[in-house]
Amino acid sequence: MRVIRTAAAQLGPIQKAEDRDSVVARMIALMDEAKRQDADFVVYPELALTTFFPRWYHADRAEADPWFEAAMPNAATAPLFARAREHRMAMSFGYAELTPEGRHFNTSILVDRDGRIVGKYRKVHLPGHEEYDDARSHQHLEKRYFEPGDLGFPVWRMLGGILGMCICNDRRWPETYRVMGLQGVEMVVLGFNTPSVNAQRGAEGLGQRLFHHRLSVQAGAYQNATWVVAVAKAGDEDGHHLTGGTLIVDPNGSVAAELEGEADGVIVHPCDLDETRFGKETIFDFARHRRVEHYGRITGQTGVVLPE
Ligand code: ING
Repeated sequence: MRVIRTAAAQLGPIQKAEDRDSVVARMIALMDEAKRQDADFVVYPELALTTFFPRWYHADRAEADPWFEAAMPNAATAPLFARAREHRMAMSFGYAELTPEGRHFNTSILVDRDGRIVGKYRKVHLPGHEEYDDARSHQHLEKRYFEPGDLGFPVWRMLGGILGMCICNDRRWPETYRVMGLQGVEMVVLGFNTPSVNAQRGAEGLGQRLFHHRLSVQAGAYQNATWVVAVAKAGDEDGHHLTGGTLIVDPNGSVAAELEGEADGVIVHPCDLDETRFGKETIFDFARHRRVEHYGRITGQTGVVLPE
């Protein structure tokens, strides 16, 4: 048994007007609740410190820079790191990263029980668009404000196992999990901010969005024999609704724990990393079953090449 008592700490909506200190206080309250339930590790959403600002268009991209963190930890997040050290609680959360060189990423970090940042991931699959699109019911400008991640899909040995991260839209792409699966990942943690309505297909509402979310994370977990912890920022942000759907999925693809509702809340589940062994040693024993000589298109091509 190699159990990580994992807390999925969902955040309800963060309004444009809410400041980071208020959000960090909410995150600390969730961490305290996770501690009360004996959690070892707490996972927070994507862009956990601010509202989902890529919904707002700025002609001058620099006007979005106040949504970014120029350092981590920083004054706003220091209390969170301090409480994590006090609780000896490992954590992961997402934020908008502005590097000293002036580059912009949608980033998440892995922090150990001593409050040290041991891992960083930068979102590779940026959804949405770069220019204002008035054909859409709402904007989704991640391609405007972020660069694609440049760190790949790394994994880290931590808490007795092999952990990896991805972010939101990454969970819809099988390559995300497989690259980590090929490194032996036993737990993938991710945060998401998912609009409840498809901006280009109004008929695709909350039910369908939640179906695609569950389908994606359950498939990723099952096909790579890994735990997947997916944590929402949910609810109505300045009139724009985000889905809930915070889940902990086991290495067999079953939902082991799910948080109802769209407010701040915590679910804790004892994730036994040894439950990944069966899948990795039988049906998804990659070394025994994969035939890479036939997979060339997956990395050789970006888009579709149609037959004659
Ligand atoms: N949000 C959405 C997500 O992938 C999206 C964007 C929604 C893409 C629905 C495709 C379909 O959950 C983020 N932040 O990626």
